[in-house]
Amino acid sequence: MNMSIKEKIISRLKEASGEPISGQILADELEISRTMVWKYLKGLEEEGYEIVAIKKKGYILNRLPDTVAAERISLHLQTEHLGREIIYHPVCESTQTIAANKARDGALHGTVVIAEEQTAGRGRMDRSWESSSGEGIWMSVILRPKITPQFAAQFTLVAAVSIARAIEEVTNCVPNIKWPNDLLINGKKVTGILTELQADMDRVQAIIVGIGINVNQTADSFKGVLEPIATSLKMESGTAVDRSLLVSKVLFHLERYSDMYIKLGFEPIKLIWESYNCTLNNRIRATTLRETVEGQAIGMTNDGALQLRLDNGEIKNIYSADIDLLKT
Ligand code: BT5
Repeated sequence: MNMSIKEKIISRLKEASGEPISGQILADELEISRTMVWKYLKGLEEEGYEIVAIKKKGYILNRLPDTVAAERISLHLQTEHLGREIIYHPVCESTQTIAANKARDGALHGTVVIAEEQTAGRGRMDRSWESSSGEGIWMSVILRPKITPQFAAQFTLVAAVSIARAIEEVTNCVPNIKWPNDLLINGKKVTGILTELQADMDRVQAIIVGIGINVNQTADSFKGVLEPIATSLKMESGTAVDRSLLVSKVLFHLERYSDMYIKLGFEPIKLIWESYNCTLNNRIRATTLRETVEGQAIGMTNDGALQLRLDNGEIKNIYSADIDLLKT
């Protein structure tokens, strides 16, 4: 991996785990002057890194800032392609819009656009997505799988299992997946996924997987309409979560499960999806663009559609809808 000088300095200080490293050693290793080392360290302090200078010994990294900046994510990254190019914005309107433009301009497979805050975060059908500053993961991943457009919708399900795995690894919470694009904990939404497609008739150009995860919000962050329906990992697990670590885990699993899907098809993903699902075997209401239907969710087809048994016994496959889980 090609690390920038800034990333190399952070990584070197972090590896030293509290042992001071002298400016001269950093300068020699990075092949820059001591003045440049000092300038980089000042820059890092301005970004919130707490660096202590110990006289005649060197520098210690005391605390990393709580950001999702590229160099923080890179410290944990274990992927081959995903997140090897990260475009970071402290504030933007929507990472999804930026990623879509970057994809049209030829951005590489695996490019990630991520922000601390979105001022116009969006869900499906242009609904708004609350993306408060420094508390969540608001990111869009550009994927360029060699598939035909009809297989693209399943990437929402691939992303859902990837995020569920990552959350399970980093916290003590096990989320449920509500078909097709919500992750819930204790019945409240902790994650939404927005999958958008750029394609020709016979070939996918890019899939933009937009991921919103509520991480360190407290109950105060969800006032009004979101209060009864939204939650965060911190609210559910009781502890703050390192967002950059969680981002790297999401990317790791997204790469793994996307590769699995491309190589082996939907079957293995479906099995994992079923282990997290909270939709099947429930009575549900599905609102599609054309109609609203109620029935029993009895399964998922091999192409990711939800199978519903209507009250008149008819079996209906639903490809895209808003789902309400009904109490029976
Ligand atoms: C989604 O839509 O759940 C997809 C959300 C995708 C957001 C990501 S963030 C990064 C990227 N950039 C973007 O601009 N978007 C993506 P949908 O299923 O339509 O759900 C939207 C509904 O969820 C809203 O109408 C609210 O009811 C609810 N909601 C809004 N913000 C929420 C939040 N932070 N947590 C939980 N629920 C929320």
